[in-house]
Amino acid sequence: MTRNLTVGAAQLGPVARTDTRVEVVARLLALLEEAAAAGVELVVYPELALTTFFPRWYLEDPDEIRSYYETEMPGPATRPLFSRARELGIGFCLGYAELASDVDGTVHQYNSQILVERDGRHVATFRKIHIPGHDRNEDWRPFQHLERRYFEPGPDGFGVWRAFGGLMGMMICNDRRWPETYRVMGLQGVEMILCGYNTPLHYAPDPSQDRLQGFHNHLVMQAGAYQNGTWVVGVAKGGVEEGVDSLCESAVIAPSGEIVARAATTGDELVVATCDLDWCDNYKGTLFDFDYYRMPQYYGRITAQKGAVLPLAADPVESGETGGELEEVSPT
Ligand code: CDT
Repeated sequence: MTRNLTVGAAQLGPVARTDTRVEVVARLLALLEEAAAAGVELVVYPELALTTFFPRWYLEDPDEIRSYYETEMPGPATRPLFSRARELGIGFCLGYAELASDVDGTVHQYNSQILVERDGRHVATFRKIHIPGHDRNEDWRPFQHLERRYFEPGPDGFGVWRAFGGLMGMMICNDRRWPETYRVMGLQGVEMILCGYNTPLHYAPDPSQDRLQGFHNHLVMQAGAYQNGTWVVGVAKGGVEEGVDSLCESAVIAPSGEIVARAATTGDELVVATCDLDWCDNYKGTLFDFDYYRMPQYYGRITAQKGAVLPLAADPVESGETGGELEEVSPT
């Protein structure tokens, strides 16, 4: 018996700064209804789906900053989505900014995704690990990318959960660019990774990458899918949002690395694909049989160091290098 799961990548077009949660949730509900009509069992919404992508601004008013975060999930505005999904028997994955409080009252700001089963059960909340951009206002940029001001890395790493008849994982936007993300989940047998993203087309530190945004987006997700024998569902919030053009090109990627369905527009759009979870075994049981072929004894650097450590120069005396500890090369 094959394990087929029909997913809907619910791409969103722009969300304006003035749009209310209620207005956005109405759009999420419209996509949910479309998904129900198409026989979808799991709808995947983008990163920070409920608001505009606020890290593009250096905000100083604490009340305004707080207004972009959810303190409960569901809250008053999102409850209709949870109720309707449960009525329809559809699960979903939703990205949002989360304010979480520890028992001692410490407040944390996370970039999060919740996964809800078809019966309304809370499967898991994943908090983004790789936080891109910068933490101070940088005037030279046409717009900011201040995720490092507004979010801290999630404390729980990359989990994998039994849900939807398979093994489900999550990652958020920049996480998808790092091979370790997929491998940590691959080592837990993941069969489908759900990923929301907001990716501005303009990358101010190196604009030569602008024309490659779409290529890099698919490149990393296709490679991660293939090398770990897993489905990947990548879902954008894109289009021109508050003057910033962002990538769309939502896609469903098979364990073969092939794109089996992709968005054709830059607005709200549901991309549907029926995913055979058993297809993962073709890769997990052959070329990427981890247990048989992996060589972890040679992978120590992956967790032992953060930045690159270069080999010694060919002539250490001439180059002034005397050996020993080398400087780490820090990312810019
Ligand atoms: N949201 C997010 O993580 N976006 C980043 C933008 C590039 S870093 C400024 C991404 O990796 O797509």
